[in-house]
Amino acid sequence: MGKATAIINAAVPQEQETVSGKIVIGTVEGDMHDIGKTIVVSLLRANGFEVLDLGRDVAPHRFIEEAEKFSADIIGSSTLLTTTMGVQKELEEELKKAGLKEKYKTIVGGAPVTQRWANRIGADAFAQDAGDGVKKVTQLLAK
Ligand code: B12
Repeated sequence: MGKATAIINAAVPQEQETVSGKIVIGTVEGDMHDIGKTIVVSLLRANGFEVLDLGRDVAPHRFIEEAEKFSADIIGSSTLLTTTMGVQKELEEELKKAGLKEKYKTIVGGAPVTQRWANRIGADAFAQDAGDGVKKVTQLLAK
């Protein structure tokens, strides 16, 4: 899967002239799965979004610090483990604590993640795959 992702990334155009929004994205702390997240990053870039990929094992405070530095519009998090889904909730809580919940839209994804989970933790959007991710990010930026 890792090798296939590298081939897909090389084939997808990485940059366009118009930037329609800035997204910080990563796999949450404690989770090393990054194949799906990397596909999402590629597709977002191919659709003209500026994306800062934080990689994997990203703590909530790091998502926030990097979003501030990058002047992001959206923070996206990925998790493949049920045991690390709670980190997406922690991210929402830390954003609220820092008074930044209104500043950034959040989108969550990963195999165990659902719209119901997004609603429960207060995330602004959920996407079931990379194509849906591009659609939801576009909708969030239009709000
Ligand atoms: C590949 C894989 C691995 C690889 C990961 C390699 C890598 N660099 O990512 C390796 C071998 C390292 C691995 C390790 C482990 N794995 Co694993 N792994 C998988 C496997 C087979 C495929 C996951 C995958 O890549 N899917 C393909 C991608 C394309 O799909 P996706 O991630 O869902 O992403 C799509 C969408 O969800 C969405 N999306 C994803 N993220 C985001 C984010 C945003 C913002 C948006 C908008 C959308 C979005 O878009 C993506 C593209 O369409 C799954 C089983 C399965 N069949 O799903 C198990 C699985 C996820 N692993 C599992 C486990 C348990 C582990 C380990 C804990 C095993 C162990 N005991 O060591 C470790 C994890 C260690 C850790 N701390 O993270 C379990 C999780 C169980 C659970 N319910 O929590 C699974 C389900 C296997 C199983 N049936 O038990 N794993």
